[in-house]
Amino acid sequence: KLRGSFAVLRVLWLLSVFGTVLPLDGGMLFPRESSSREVKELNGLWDFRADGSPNRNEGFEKAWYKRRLAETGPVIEMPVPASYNDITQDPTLRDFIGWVWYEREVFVPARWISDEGTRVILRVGSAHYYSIVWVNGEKVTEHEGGHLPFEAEISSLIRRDPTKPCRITIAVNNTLTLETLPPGTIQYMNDRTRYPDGFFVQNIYFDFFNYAGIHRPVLLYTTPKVYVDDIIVETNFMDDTGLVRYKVSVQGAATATLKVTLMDKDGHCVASSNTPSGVLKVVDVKLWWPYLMHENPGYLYSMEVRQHTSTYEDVYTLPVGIRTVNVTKTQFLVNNKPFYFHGVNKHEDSDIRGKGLDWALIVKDFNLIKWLGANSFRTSHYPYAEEILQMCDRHGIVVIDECPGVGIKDIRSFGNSSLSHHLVVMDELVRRDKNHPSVVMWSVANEPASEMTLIKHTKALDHTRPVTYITDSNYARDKGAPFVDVVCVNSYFSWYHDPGHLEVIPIQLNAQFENWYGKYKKPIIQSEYGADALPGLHMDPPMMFTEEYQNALLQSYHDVFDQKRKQYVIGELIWNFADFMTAQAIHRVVGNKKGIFTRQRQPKAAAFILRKRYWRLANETGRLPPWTKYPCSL
Ligand code: BDP
Repeated sequence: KLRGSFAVLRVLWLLSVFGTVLPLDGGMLFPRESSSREVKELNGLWDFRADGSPNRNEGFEKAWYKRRLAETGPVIEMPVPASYNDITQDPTLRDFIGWVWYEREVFVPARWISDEGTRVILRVGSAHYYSIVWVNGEKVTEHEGGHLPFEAEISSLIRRDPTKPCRITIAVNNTLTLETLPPGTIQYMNDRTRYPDGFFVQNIYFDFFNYAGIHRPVLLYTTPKVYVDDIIVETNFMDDTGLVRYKVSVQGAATATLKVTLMDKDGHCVASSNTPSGVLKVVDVKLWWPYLMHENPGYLYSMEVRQHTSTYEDVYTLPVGIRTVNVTKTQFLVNNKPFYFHGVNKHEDSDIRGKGLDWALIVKDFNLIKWLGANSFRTSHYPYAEEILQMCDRHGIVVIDECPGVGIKDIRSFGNSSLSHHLVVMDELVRRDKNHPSVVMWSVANEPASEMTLIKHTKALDHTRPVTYITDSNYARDKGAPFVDVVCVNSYFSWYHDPGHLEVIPIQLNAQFENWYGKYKKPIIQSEYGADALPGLHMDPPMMFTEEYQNALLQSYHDVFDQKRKQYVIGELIWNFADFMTAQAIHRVVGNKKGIFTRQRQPKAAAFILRKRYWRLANETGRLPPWTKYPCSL
C-alpha cells in the first residue's frame, strides 16, 4: 500500500501521559519574493547588551525596550545571524546565561506603510532560546524554543507614526529548564568558602555548546491583505503519472479565486487547477530521487499558487519534489526502491559564528558531503535552517529531521508540561518542514532515558513520513521502539565501553543488531558510531585519539554493516561529520573531536576511508548511472 494518502493516520506515541496542544496559528511558509511579496533582510550589525545584573532582570525593570538601547547603557556591535558567545574576547559573554538584548532601527519602505492593503511581517529564523520582540517599544510576540522560526504582523503598529524609524528590540534568554527542549538546570553554589557570591552553573545533559543569540536571518516581508497562508503538499505516483495532492489555505477573505499551476524545471505548465485542494496529475513524471540513486537527483517542480479577489492578488511559488517513502520490516523505500542511508550526522557549528547561519559554510559542507559520496544526514540534535533543507531538496540529500529533544535524562523532564512543550515543538517542526521532499523521517528525540517513560500518549503527527527516535545500544531497557517505524541505534563500542579494545566490536555490534531486530522486527539504522581523533596524532598499533584508531574503529564497524545490510540494516551515519564545540569537560579537548573533518572542514584520515566506502556503496546500492563522475582514484 502506498503511504501518503490523507486517509492513513500515522500515530506517534510520545513519552508520558496527558497534554493538549492547540493547533498552531498560521502556516509559516518560507518568506519568498514574488510579484506580490517583498522581503527586506535585517542581517548585519545590531546593537547588543547582555544584562549582567545579578538577577538578569534589569532590562525589564528599567524597560530597555522603551528607548533606544544605547540610551539605557553601553552597547556593542553584534552580528546577526551569529551566536554571540565567540564574538568578543570576554569570557563572561562566552559563558553568559540570562537575557541579552538586541536592537536595530530599520527604515520601512514608505509604500509598505502607506498602502493599507499590505501586511508587514517581522520574522526571526531562530533565536536561542526564549525570545521577546518589541517594535517601537510595544511587545509584538514572544516565542519559546531555538531552532525554529517565529513571526509577528506589525502592519498597524508601524502605521501609527509613519515618520518614526521602526525600532526592533529582541531580548533572548538561553536559560534551559527541566521543561525546555533541550532540558537543563541552573544550580546555585552556595558554599561561600568555595564559590563567590551569586555563583551558579547551567547543567546540561547534551554534548554540544549551548550557543545562543539570533542564529538565523531576521527579516521583514510583505503579503497582500488577502494572502496564501499555507500550502500542504503530499506526493505519490502510479506508473508514469505523478500525483500531487495539495491544500491551500487563504487568509483575509471568505472567498478568493485560486489558480494553482505546476511547472517543470523549464517553466512549462504540467498540471493546473483552480480549487483550494485537489490532486494534480503529472504525466511522464520526473520523480525526486536522492543523490547517487539516479542520474538526475533532486528534481523539483514549481507550484505557483495565485489567488485573487477583486482588490488583492497574491502569488507564492513552492518547490515540489514528487516521491514516496515507505518502510517494510527490512527496508526503507524511496519511490519503491530500496534506499540505503550512507551519510553523516552534523551540527550547525563553526568557528566564531557558533550556530549562526553562514552561506559559505553551508555550501562548503554540501561540497564535502558530495565529495564524500554521502547521500543523507540527520539533523542532530535539532532542526536546521530552512535554507539548508532547501539545499537538500535541490541536491537530493536525504534528511532525518530531528527535534531538539536531546539530553532528556532527568525524571522531572517527563511531566505534562515537558510533554506539552515537546508536542508544540514537533508541531512547529512539521508545520515548517512538511513540504520538503528531502525530509523522509521525523526523529522525536535523541537518547532519552526511555526506561523512565510512561508511554500512554498518542498524537497524530504527520502521516506521510515514518517516525523514529534515537536510542542508545541498550535494547533491554528501551521503551520507545515499539512505537516507531525505524529503529535508530547509537553505539560507541571500544570507545565509551571497553575503551581501547577494538577486538570487541564484531561481537558486540553483531549482538546489538540481532537483539534489536530479534525483538522488534523493524529495519535498523546505525544512527551514530565513531571515535575522537586529534588531527595529526598518530600511533601504530592504534591508540585512542589517534587518526589510526578512528580508522580502525570505523573499519571494524563497516565489516559488520556489510553483513547486516544484506538483511535489515538500512543505513549508517557517522558521528560526526566535523569536530564541534562542547562545554568544557575533562573528556573534551576544546570540543568533540569525532569529526571525520576538523571544525575548519579539513579531512582527517577517516574521511578518505569513508569516501571510498560511500562511493563503493553508491555503486552497489544506488544504481549509479554509468556516466556519473565516479572518483576513479578510490
Ligand atoms: C552520543 C550523543 C552525541 C554525542 C556523542 C559523543 O548522541 O550527542 O556527541 O554521544 O559522546 O551518545 O561523542
